[in-house]
Amino acid sequence: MDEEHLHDDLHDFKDRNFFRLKLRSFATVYLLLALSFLLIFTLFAVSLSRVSAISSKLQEVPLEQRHNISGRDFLLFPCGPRSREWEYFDGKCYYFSLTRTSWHKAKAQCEEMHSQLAVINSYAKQNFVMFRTRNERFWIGLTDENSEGEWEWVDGTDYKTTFTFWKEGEPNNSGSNEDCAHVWGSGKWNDVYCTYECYYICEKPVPK
Ligand code: MFU
Ligand code: CA
Repeated sequence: MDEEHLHDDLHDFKDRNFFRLKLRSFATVYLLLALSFLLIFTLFAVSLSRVSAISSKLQEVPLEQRHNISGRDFLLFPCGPRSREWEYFDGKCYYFSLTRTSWHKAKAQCEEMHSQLAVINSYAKQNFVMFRTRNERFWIGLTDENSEGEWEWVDGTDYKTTFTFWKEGEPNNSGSNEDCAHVWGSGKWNDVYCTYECYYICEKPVPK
């Protein structure tokens, strides 16, 4: 009888010990899990904040530099190495259109590109324009549609006191309907009706 009792006691003791051990190991596993979760979460939060810091810093860098464009490229292409359709001449940038359109649409298209129809105010500029236009016809920023015979440059340059390069016999206001000027064959200027469709030259300051 006594021996049986002792046996039961021993059994009870073993059982309790077993559960205590099991509980302790469970607790350790949960603790480790919690710690790794915390670690992962912290690392994630830290990298996320680093990424957002870097990306906001990147926004401050100009687009040209983001694409790894050097200062030397800007010396070669002052109008922007990424917009080579704009050509540099004597402190300004010029665009020679690839499509033909009316004078008013040409004017609007230059304005959409933050520029104006070209104003040819010197023989140097005329020479640059002629070199690029060869014998094609290109609109320039000169019109007398406000008042017949009173030519006006789109940028307000005074016509009467500035360089001109009309072809012999021009402007002739042929058909009493020629109020817009373009460079003609040989690069000299001609007045023609404004709905005539030809290429055009835009001009803008060098971008900052
Ligand atoms: C007419 C005009 C032109 C130019 C030429 C000499 O073309 O339309 O603008 O003046 O005469 C035939
Ligand atoms: Ca004419």
